[in-house]
Amino acid sequence: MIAVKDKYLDGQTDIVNKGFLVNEIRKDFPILSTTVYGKPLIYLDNAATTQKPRSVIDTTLQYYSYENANIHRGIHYLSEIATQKYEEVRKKVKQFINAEYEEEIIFVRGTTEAINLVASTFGKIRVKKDDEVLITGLEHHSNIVPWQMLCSEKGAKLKVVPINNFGEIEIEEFKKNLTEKVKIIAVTHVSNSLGVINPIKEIIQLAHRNNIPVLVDGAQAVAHLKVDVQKLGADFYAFSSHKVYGPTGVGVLYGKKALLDEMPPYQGGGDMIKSVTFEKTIFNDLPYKFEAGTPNIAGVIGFGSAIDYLNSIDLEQARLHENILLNYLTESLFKMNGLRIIGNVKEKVPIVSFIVDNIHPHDIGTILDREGIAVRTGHHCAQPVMEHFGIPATVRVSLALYNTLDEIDRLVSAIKKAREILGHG
Ligand code: 7TS
Repeated sequence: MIAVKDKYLDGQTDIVNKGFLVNEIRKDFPILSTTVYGKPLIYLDNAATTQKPRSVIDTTLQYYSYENANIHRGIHYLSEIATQKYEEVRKKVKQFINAEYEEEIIFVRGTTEAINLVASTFGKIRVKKDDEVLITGLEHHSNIVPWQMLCSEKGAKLKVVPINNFGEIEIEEFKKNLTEKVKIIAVTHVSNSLGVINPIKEIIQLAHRNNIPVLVDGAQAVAHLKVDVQKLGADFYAFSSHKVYGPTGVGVLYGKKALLDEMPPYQGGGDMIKSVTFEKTIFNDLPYKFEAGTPNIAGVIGFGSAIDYLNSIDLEQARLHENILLNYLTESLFKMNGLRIIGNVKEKVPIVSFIVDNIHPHDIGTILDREGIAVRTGHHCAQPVMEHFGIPATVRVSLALYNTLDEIDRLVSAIKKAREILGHG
């Protein structure tokens, strides 16, 4: 077998893929040229949040410096500019995920809020006593707890489709659970703890054959996969700007118009109304019905800039680059003594979770940190996944389009060093 590095490196460190000049891309991200404890930063915690390109930072700075105003309410110049810029981003997001209508794009705080919104509003009208909500054993806590809260309020049942020992959903079990009692299925597109990609299109087709709507948690998918909500057939799709090179505090709930129209508002307040008297309030049309109060205007505008950034690079090449990195990382980790990868399946985004001997992941993470390497250690807000594998935690390396083969080499050396320091050399 030719090693991944020999196959792609072409004698030059960092040029992994000639169609994707990663060192040029890296220059767009100011933080990547900083140091931590005197060592060059190696940022491998991209599933938690991605770094931001200068254009996103500059757009936010420009907005606060010269364009700051509230939206949808002033007739003055600045307010009109801010409104226009904010609404332009809705169009960009519509295109980014190929929604049918602009009003199907609701700006929220993040994936967590998007899921809570659906659980609270759709759940309020559609889920009744003895009904069921179906999730899977692979979910992030954000796609468990809101449904648990809904079920306990309504006297409904939360059912969980189990996963196998590779971290894949048991499709046969899923099929068995598709009864008329199920009023909504909430499933992640990509697992944040293992990187496993779910067969989401098939899942949605199966659900729809049984007339069950599906909410997809896309938090870990949008940075790595082309998402087309119409092709997928998703009824709801939730994701966060900060995991796709945009600012924190902004997320998107996509929902099919007919469903969003049927749902009651999530929060009451300014902007979500047409008229208010003490006797009666008439709610605003979509999407404003779900956007009460002053939103994160700067964040939304910055998010638009992140989408522009992604549109400006060759995303196909970027994905190829990420796959090469994933293969190289997996290959390198496989060669290491005492290391076990959890959830090593074929359909994956560049997220790799592992444990080393019986060393606690936090101990490895602490030593890596001293080498300037940022990884996440812990249960990754997916405690049921850890429980399934009978482990308390993992070390998780999550890559982005700006990572390099060299960084992976340095990670591997640092893990070896950690093993030695911790008495497993
Ligand atoms: N769903 C998934 C699959 C996630 O990975 C996350 C965040 C969320 C929902 C919540 O997103 P938020 O933007 O509202 O916080 N995941 C992670 C992670 O893996 N490490 O830190 C946050």
